[in-house]
Amino acid sequence: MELQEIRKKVKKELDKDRYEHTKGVMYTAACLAMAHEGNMEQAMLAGLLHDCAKCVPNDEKIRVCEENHIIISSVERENPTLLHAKLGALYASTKYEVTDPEIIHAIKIHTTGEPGMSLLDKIIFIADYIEPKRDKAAHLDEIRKLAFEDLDACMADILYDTLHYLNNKKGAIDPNTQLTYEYYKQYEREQEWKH
Ligand code: DGI
Ligand code: FE
Ligand code: FE
Repeated sequence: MELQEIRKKVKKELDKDRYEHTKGVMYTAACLAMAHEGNMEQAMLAGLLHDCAKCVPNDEKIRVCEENHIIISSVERENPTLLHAKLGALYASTKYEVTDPEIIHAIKIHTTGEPGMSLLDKIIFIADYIEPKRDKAAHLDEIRKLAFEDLDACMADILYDTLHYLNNKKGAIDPNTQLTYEYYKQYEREQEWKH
């Protein structure tokens, strides 16, 4: 499918705000690919599709994952919204005919990350967090700047803040989020907010 055709289809699957966010991620991912010598077309397609399953009702997320033998962890069962990443990866290949395994992988892990991420994985994870419509997270100015300088340090800082945010709101932490932070914390910037 052509990018334009995928855009139209994604727009139908998402509510207005989510589609606006999706466009933000698509173009931010393109910019990050420019800054870090990544593949811009690949980054845009992964950005466009990363949340394609976000607006599927939670019970349907669980049902479709089970039907397709996607493993659901205990944290995912309690927080089915996390499943939009794995389900999005499935839909990217089945509904949007994406065959590039790197794109499918970046979508699959975009919510928690995982240790040892590829350049594309990091671009999508970070673009998701910093796209212009995002306004609630802490330290966004610093994190946005860092995204164009050092992807690994940026991963560490985003995960640090995400774990703090989840701890404060007593959200269950997915083991992958914790493991990814442990992996990237060696790159962490010495910021004021961590002292
Ligand atoms: O889908 P988006 O909202 O664009 O972004 P996302 O896929 O990164 O999902 C963001 C949400 O996921 C945010 O509210 C934090 C949450 N999240 C990330 N890691 C974990 C998590 N939620 C839980 N319960 N556990 C995690 O480890
Ligand atoms: Fe998402
Ligand atoms: Fe997103």
